[in-house]
Amino acid sequence: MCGTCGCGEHHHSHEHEHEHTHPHEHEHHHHDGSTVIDVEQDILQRNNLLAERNRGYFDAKNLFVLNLMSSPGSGKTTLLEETIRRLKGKQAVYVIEGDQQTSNDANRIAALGVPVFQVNTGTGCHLEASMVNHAVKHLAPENDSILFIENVGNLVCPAMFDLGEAKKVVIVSTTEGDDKPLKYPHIFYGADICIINKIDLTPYLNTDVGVLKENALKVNHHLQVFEVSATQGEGMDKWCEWLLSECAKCK
Ligand SMILES: Nc1nc2c(ncn2[C@@H]2O[C@H](COP(=O)(O)OP(=O)(O)O)[C@@H](O)[C@H]2O)c(=O)[nH]1
Ligand SMILES: [Mg+2]
Repeated sequence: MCGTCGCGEHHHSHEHEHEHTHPHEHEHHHHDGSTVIDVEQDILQRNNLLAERNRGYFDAKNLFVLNLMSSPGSGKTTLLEETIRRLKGKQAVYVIEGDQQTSNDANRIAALGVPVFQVNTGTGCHLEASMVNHAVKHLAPENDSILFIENVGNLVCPAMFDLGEAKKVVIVSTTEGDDKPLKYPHIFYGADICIINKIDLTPYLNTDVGVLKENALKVNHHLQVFEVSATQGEGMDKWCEWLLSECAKCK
């Protein structure tokens, strides 16, 4: 079981082996909660170790890896599509797509001629370092590329799982209201970049983009914030310039 968030069960075939060797993973009724905490730490520690292995591989190949996290529908795939269009011919890009089911998003990316690998997590609510490790072996990215990882749509669990990425990007759209950074602080706290998407819709909403940005910065004042409309293009050039400048730093 996912253990850390209690929402997943028996979805990763590679985890079963571990469950058999550690039967205590299913005992989580101690009054003091100690077993639950042990299991949680065990899962996160295992994930952290694999994430460090991924990070070593990414460093060796000089890959710039970004982990994109948001609620379902905030616009992760649209942002990726529009980013890829703008980077075309300037920068090699690879994509790992995470969703519970379907290859819809991978098909959208593949249509742009970019190598993509779809991970389906089944009941799982986040990507783990092991899944990225598996995906990256299939993708075999060229040195000096950007690798975007679109995480499963969820503002809670992905925050806990290091994938070995260089930057965590949290995307929040104006339709979600301006209070989400305060309600789901962990993902904002752990992120490096915050993209506020769908700014084209503000005339129809009560959301104040200024307040949304302020709330994100209240949780994490180190956040670099971009305001964009992935569909209309506003702010997209600035975001892509930043991506290219980060890549240039490594060359
Ligand atoms: N108006 C508007 N709609 C957007 C924007 N970005 C994405 N969408 C729409 O939001 C919906 C969900 O987008 P998608 O990229 O699939 O979100 P994901 O679940 O986070 O990958 C789609 O209908 C998109 O066309 C935007 O900047 N403005
Ligand atoms: Mg998507």
